Amino acid sequence: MLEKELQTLIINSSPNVYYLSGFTGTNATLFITLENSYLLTDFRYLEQAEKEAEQYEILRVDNDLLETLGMLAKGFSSVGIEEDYISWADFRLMREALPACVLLDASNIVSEMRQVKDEAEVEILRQAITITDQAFVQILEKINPGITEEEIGLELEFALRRRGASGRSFEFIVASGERSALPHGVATAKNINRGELLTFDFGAKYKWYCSDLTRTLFVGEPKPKHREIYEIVLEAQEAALGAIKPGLSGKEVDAVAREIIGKFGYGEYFGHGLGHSVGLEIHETPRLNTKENRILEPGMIITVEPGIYIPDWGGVRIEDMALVTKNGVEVLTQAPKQFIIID
Ligand SMILES: [Mn+2]
Repeated sequence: MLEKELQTLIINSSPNVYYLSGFTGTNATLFITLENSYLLTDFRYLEQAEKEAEQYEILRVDNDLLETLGMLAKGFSSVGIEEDYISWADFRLMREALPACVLLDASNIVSEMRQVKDEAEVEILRQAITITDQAFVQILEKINPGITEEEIGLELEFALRRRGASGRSFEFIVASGERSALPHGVATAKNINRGELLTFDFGAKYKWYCSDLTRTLFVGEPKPKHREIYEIVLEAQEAALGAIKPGLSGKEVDAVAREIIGKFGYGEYFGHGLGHSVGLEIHETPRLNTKENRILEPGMIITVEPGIYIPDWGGVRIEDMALVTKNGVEVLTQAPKQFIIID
């Protein structure tokens, strides 16, 4: 806050509220000054907030959030808000409620703090990843020609939740056949048929943290081109994973995979970034893509997920999560990565 010349900070987004305070309810606003921190919530959450957010002074607000913020902000001339999260309507109301304050964007303050995970966070993420790896292996038995994409999605969610996940970390992608060329093809009622690629991209929400795993497999008997594409994606993925180390930019890691896919002539079919950080949210910074200048640091947890998507044919994506370590990288995902064929 000092660096950014902010006297006060207003935080509303749930992941940031949780990260800073430990509060898990759905309604809270943090008001932070250099001396004090307040958590404003309504009657429903008072007791919970006292327990979870021990370092915050809890204030009850019912329909008077803006008045209370106005009172707390008296005497201050600047306030940081989360531009990435606040609606235009709330922004206007806040500007009226805090007439003496300049409103500045402070989205980066907390998201930058969240980039490097501490030991406790890494431990939770490891568990979230293990749950996901186990769910993947378990689900393999259930995949047979005739099962629908939605049924697979449901089975995956059962498998995750039976292992302690509180839910899914995003809308699962289960895309078979030509649909596997859709990088974000969410599960539909389509049946899985023999002779089809099957991509699923899913993850657990576990103790508020997210995991993310993608595997592509084949049902029936693959043609040489299926194997060829799979091997190229795998080579690109493993090369990029192996290249990760502190000091590299997201752009540099992205280039490792992009170069390999390009070398085989499929560059135009890899139209998205290589990966993203993961934590309380499924997509965090830094990213791995052609524009990312942020530098990798030990403690960051990122996905590496190159893909090749050929319209009217199908697609392959392989995704692992990895921890940037002091000297390099530790791949956290343990799910098998060879070309799995279900016959
Ligand atoms: Mn991902």
